[in-house]
Amino acid sequence: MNNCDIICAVSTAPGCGGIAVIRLSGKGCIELTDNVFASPSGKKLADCQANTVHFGEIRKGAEAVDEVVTALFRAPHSFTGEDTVEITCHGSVYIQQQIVQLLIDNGARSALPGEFTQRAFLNGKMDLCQAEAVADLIASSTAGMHRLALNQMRGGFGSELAKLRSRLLDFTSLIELELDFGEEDVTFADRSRLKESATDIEAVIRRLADSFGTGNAVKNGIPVAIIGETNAGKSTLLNLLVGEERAIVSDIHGTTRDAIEDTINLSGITFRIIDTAGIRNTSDTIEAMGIERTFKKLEQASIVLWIIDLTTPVEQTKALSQTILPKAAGKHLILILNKSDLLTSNELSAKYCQLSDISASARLCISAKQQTNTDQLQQELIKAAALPALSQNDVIVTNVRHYEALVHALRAIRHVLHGLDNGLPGDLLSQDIRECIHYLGEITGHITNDEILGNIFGKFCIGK
Ligand SMILES: Nc1nc2c(ncn2[C@@H]2O[C@H](COP(=O)(O)OP(=O)(O)OP(=O)(O)O)[C@@H](O)[C@H]2O)c(=O)[nH]1
Ligand SMILES: [Mg+2]
Repeated sequence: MNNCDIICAVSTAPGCGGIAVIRLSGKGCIELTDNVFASPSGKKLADCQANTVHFGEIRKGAEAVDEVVTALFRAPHSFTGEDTVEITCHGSVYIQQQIVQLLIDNGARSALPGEFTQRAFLNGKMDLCQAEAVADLIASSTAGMHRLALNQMRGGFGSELAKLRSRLLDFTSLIELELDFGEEDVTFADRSRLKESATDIEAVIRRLADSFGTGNAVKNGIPVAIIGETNAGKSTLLNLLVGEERAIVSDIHGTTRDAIEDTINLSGITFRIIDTAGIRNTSDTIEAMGIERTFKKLEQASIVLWIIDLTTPVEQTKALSQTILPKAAGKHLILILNKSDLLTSNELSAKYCQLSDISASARLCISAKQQTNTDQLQQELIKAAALPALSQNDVIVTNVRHYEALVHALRAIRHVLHGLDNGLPGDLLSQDIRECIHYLGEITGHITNDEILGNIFGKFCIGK
């Protein structure tokens, strides 16, 4: 890839819309557009000022392709930091293809996925985590995802990391100065002040790493596993929660063989609801594989909905609890006593009491079939999510790449603290501080390589 090329791509969603935007970026792209664009006044875009829009025609030789509006940006005041032209044309796929072809015939090349944003990063318009936030912003589908992506794109996270890096750099340069004086046994870096700084830095990195739990839940949804015996009504409940016939429901035991997942949004929180194969002893190999998956989903979930058919004997449920409870330890377990419509209210109260010694975070009776008490279930889910209210300026980590780097940085700064406590020599302290700086720099892109960039920008769509 050559960063001097003029790149072009359709930046609006693929397909036919009311209008489409074709973006060009790179030195000379304004002059290139002049080859195919004619304004009614005959004025050339190259003679126009930055940040202006111009009506005219895209022409292939003497033939008009479309009436368009071009927007003109000049380096460095554009998204990519380069000269940029955005051509807004009518949304026909044919017109889009014709214009892109014309631009390529005139010397542009098709942009690679994410190449506009990658150029913005390489030209210093944004740090790497801001560039990643562009992709998150485009993908955001809930208020929470949108807010976190927007915060990150505005640079809150990057500037917090930059502050930490500069404190660490000050820190290590003092220590390294001591090393320069070699034999002379001088101390520039007051160890107790260093300890104070390192403790502060450790706390900030820890807070950021801890925020990933929330960030990941907001971005990817909270995993909720529906588990229980066959025929308890798990698939009925999944369909009810997602509002469509997502899974097959039947009175045959063992209907669901594989995990079925769908997402719902409650009060701005995304939940990934996972229906699973019912748990029972079986000689059927495929069903047994399905049940193995049920336990895997149970382990991966944050919230577990254990559906109990109220018509099954209490002893049977209690026996199953021996298997389920240890696996659900540390998770938010909600017992759902289902098929309440089949019991009288006296029977229901008796059953409720008999099952009260199964420990759970919450329990409720519902009828999934008749859709009773499902509001209460939704409220329980929202409560179980226990997400803190996010404010405009919260710095929350949502990206697993950032999280991993923070975990490494945290380990390094803890080595520094340990070293300070144990009077480690300056060269070893400095090594750990440099390691911490390295990992923080990986997040913002101060330290990067083609492989990291390829991984990040390759996931973008073309035109972004
Ligand atoms: N009366 C009554 N029947 C229900 C209720 N919920 C589910 N059923 C019925 O119970 C049967 C089993 O329902 P499913 O949702 O398929 O049960 P499941 O837990 O997914 O079963 P497997 O996939 O076999 O593990 C169906 O005939 C449902 O109509 C309920 O609240 N009341
Ligand atoms: Mg099922």
